[in-house]
Amino acid sequence: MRIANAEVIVTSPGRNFVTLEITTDDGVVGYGDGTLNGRELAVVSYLRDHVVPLLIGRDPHKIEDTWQYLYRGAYWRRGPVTMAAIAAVDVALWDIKAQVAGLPLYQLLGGASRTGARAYGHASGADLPELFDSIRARLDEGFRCIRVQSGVPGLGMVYGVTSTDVRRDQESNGRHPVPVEEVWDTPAYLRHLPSVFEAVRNEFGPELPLLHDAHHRLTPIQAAQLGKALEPYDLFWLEDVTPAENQEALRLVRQHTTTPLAIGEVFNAVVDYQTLIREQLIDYVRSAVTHAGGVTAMRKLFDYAAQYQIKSGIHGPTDISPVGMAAGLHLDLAIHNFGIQEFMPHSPDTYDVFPHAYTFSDGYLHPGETPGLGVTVDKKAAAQFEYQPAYLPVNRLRDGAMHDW
Ligand code: EZ4
Ligand code: CO
Repeated sequence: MRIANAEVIVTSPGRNFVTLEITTDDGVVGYGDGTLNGRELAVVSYLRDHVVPLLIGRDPHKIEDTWQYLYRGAYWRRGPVTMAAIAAVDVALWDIKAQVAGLPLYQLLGGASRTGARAYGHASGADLPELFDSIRARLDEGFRCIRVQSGVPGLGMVYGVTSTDVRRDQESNGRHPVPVEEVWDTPAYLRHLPSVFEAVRNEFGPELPLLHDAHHRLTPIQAAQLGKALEPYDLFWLEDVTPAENQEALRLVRQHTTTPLAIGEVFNAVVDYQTLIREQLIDYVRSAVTHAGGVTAMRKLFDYAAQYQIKSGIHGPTDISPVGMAAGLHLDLAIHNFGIQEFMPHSPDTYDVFPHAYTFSDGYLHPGETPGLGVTVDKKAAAQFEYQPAYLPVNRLRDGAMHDW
């Protein structure tokens, strides 16, 4: 069997997605997600100009060899663009292999270790009444674990806080041709957030698993303060407290708090986690299949993390396409050290473009039993949604200095 064709599909049903479609000479079609929010066309060029020509004629079954060929063969290693492109190829090849085997992908990864992947949903509000409504809405939809994000008095738009009528398929700011600028004040956030969790615990009781994302905004000592302040509210995890490319910084955080820590959605290689895992400085690894080199690389990451009792918490925002979501779900079902899966449902338009077998019910996701990934692309539907430039917001401190968003 040989790879006969590889096509990059760009579609924008509410937000931009980059999908690689690989077709074999006997007509098997596999899909991989290479979406990199805000920098989509860089991956498109990387794939079209530099990867597709290398794929034609290769044996699609040689997944590990193709992964190493693209990783080592580029000479210039890692980085989000390269690793998203490699992920797109890797996932499409796993999709093909599992279809040829006539099995859902999770069976090739060792079979099901659980009946479903426990998911967490996003709740947010500018103030407490709005936040409580949002938590109730997620509970009504079936979520059993909730990420809580809150507005901060005196600040405008804050990461992760959407208005009540816009709950699906977008981050706080939607699409903009240039980045929206937000204003951030860390001391104001640190003063306010513990009171939010106190109120949520008082309203919803001690049992509901609650998560929070600090989105890389704190220094190590601020992170330590926040972790300590939130201990009474028993978080499932506190995410991305610092920009963790300085892995050693987490030693300081860890010395001061027992709040569980999750990191890694912007990482793209196992080595980004080396110190964090070896020194057990975190509890959950957060990479998405789409951004960290595909199923092949993620499996190695999870197996490494497992040696240190660190669990998975795969990134699942709406900027991962249903193809990338499905790849994560097959891993979630198969690996032993599964922790939790982030899940933001996509828009109806997105689901029209990406018919999928995965399901969500009563708090759990399941990848379905369709051979392969269980996601396809309706190319007619995809063609109706033309690419539109879109940026994530940027963040400035009150004095105008650029900060992490
Ligand atoms: O802001 O994927 O935990 N989830 C997140 C995400 C990220 C987006 C950025 O594109 O932090 O919602
Ligand atoms: Co996050």
